[in-house]
Amino acid sequence: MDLGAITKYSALHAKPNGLILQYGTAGFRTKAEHLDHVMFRMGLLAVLRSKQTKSTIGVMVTASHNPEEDNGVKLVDPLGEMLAPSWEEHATCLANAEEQDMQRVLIDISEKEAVNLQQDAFVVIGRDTRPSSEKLSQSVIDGVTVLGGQFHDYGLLTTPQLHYMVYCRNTGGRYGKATIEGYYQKLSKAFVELTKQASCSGDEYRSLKIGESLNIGVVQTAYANGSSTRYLEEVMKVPVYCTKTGVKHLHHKAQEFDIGVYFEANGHGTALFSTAVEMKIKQSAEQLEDKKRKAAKMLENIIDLFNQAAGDAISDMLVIEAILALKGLTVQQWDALYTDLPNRQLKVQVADRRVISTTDAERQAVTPPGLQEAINDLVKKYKLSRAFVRPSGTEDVVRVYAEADSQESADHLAHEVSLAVFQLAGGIGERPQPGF
Ligand code: 16G
Repeated sequence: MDLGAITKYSALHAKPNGLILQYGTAGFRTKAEHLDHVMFRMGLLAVLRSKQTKSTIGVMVTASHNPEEDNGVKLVDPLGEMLAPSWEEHATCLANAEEQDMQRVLIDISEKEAVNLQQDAFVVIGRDTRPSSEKLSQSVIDGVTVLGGQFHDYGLLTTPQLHYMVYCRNTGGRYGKATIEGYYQKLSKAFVELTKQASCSGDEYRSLKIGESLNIGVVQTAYANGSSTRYLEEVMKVPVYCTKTGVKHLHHKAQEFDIGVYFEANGHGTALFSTAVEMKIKQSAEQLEDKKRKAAKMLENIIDLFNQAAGDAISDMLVIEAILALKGLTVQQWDALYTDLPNRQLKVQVADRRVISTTDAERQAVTPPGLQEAINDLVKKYKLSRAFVRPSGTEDVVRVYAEADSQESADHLAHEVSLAVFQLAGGIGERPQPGF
């Protein structure tokens, strides 16, 4: 490690004194103007992670759905997964180290993780369209190069595309080509193949009689509409599990099944197929008699169409489109399968959102005292109702969710719960007002 060069460059990406940030649900996120030092340091950390895993690591500069003036950064692990939890802690320590302690933290991480500093490192970088992203990704590059890492800057990419690139590069191109064309080719080829099979009836696909029965699970979060959960359990007869908000929690749970389908109400989700199932399907596609072979081929294309590296809205949309074509359903017919319960989401400003802690996959508030009891009493006033609150992992707010049998009831319940949060959890600014 060239400590002299690190000190020199670090001074060019100086940390504002006293600023404390946390590697949260989706990496670091805050106002873009506070992130220069974090970007530089995440470049350094990506190199250490790359050396340790002897693999390509991804760095994505984005704050996703946050306001434009925010930005953020997250690291992508070798198989396109989210960064391992122990490295999230290293990321937090490194980002928060004051200038004079930064080198020591860097050395501590290398020692703790037995990083061979002689090993080569390769980092791929992507960014979103925010005006601040280009400069911030340059700071990541500074961090990578000062530690002697090689890099490829993909420029503008969606986050799932960067996950795809990392996965491709670390699987020797077997999964696909690590280029933007490669990504589109992979999805479009699987889509075209799949829709060509529209002659094969949905029943063959449904039976999944490829070998013994598969262990299928659906994973949702507390935000999933109550009607969707009921439909899955009572009509589709599949087991449904609830995890904390954030792709990494759902992804982790979905990995427990032969086929794990996970989805968040805000659009993140995918279906994961275990390696054993994928192999079985591929073998069946070669061997079985005609009808079953067709069904296996179809499943093989569905697996290819889902971006296995991460939840990907583009690939999910194509899968839906293809399955609707195969089943001969219109979007309207699909939408009419069940009706969502009316619901409302609100935000409440509080002095410190960490005063709210939760349990039971964020469906129950543990602190502050009295808040859960207040929510329980409010929920009792409405039919088919449910409400919960949780501190956001990406914005400085508390989120409130309510659903009930009518929109008016859902709106009232959400408002009343907001008032309870405001009173019991240290609300600041104007009291929440009714009406939306
Ligand atoms: C991030 C997460 C998403 C989660 C959302 C919750 C990833 C890739 N994305 O966008 O899964 O639903 O944050 O935001 O992890 P919140 O904590 O502000 O409600």
